[in-house]
Amino acid sequence: MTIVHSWGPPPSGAMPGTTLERHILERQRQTPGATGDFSGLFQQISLAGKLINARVRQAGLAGMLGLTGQTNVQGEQVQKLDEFANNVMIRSCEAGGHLCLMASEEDDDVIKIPERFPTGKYVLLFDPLDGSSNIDVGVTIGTIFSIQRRVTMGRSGQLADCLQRGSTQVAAGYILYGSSTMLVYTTGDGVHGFTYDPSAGEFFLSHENIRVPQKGGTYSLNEGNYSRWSDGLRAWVDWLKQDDKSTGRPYGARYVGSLVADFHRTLLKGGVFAYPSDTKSPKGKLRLLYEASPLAFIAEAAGGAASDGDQRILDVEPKELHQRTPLFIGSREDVETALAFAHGRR
Ligand code: AHM
Ligand code: MG
Repeated sequence: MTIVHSWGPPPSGAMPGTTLERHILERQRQTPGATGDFSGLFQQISLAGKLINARVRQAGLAGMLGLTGQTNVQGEQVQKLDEFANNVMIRSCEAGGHLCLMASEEDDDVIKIPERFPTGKYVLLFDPLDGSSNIDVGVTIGTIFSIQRRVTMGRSGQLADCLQRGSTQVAAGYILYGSSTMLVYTTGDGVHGFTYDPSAGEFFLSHENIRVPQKGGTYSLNEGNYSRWSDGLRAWVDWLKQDDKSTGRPYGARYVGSLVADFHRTLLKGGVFAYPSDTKSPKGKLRLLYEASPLAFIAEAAGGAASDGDQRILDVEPKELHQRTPLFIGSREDVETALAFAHGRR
């Protein structure tokens, strides 16, 4: 990975850094037959990211902390910022004519494009504000998104357009509202990170061609669930904690409780994040289409791996919009070790 030190607005007279928009337009020019639709959609996603970021930064002042009193389709209480982020994503992306359908963690059903707007060839799936339990305590949260090309005909998209394997994603990314705000995306060939400069109101290229190390030194999972795991998983975590210099153990433990934050750290520094199935959540907790799948697309494009314990996340055939999945993601070697233990091969 190249850390680009010259990002940000130019000192007077100097050439500006590469903005997200310029980066995408330059790549579009190199793609034969590109219509500009994709660049347009990305502009709208990044606008939504800027608006959500502004509100996250002043949530305590704007009275947006706390609960709205409603529950979402997962049976969880909806927080004010979740609702705001969901509305911003929908309103920013519905009007551009690039989408035929959307789906969000916060909406039970697919989100149709209103009749007054044109439709297009893409489908957008997103978790508007991942890590919702961290909103009220000032800890990193983020927006995760996945873009697929539609497979049905007609004005409006259909559920089948959403229920596609992760391997067919056109692009995936996330916006992280942390100590700095970052947008990370891939179209499958290289993962690039952009840091938001609030004074310029732009995302500038700061992490070019991110590669996840083949092996890391940290593990990230909710160890409070230990008693609910399989014997293999418990053996794996016990093994990670043993002292053995030759294999880099013990591993350090890091767990934020926001998937997007735990994934971002794992992507940059290596290691493994896991949310396995357990006796309380036999199908896992995380959602396939707008959490696991986009992050798996990014992990693989950066040289890492992502599995549900039995198969590549990107090969899983979705059956429902809000399907859950176990997830093991990060450095290739660390994911393989986890799977070997889970299957009793070690
Ligand atoms: P959310 O989308 O409602 O925020 O829920 C998903 C979150 C992930 O961000 C995180 O990895 C996980 O749930 C944490 O779960 P737990 O609190 O069980 O450790
Ligand atoms: Mg989430």
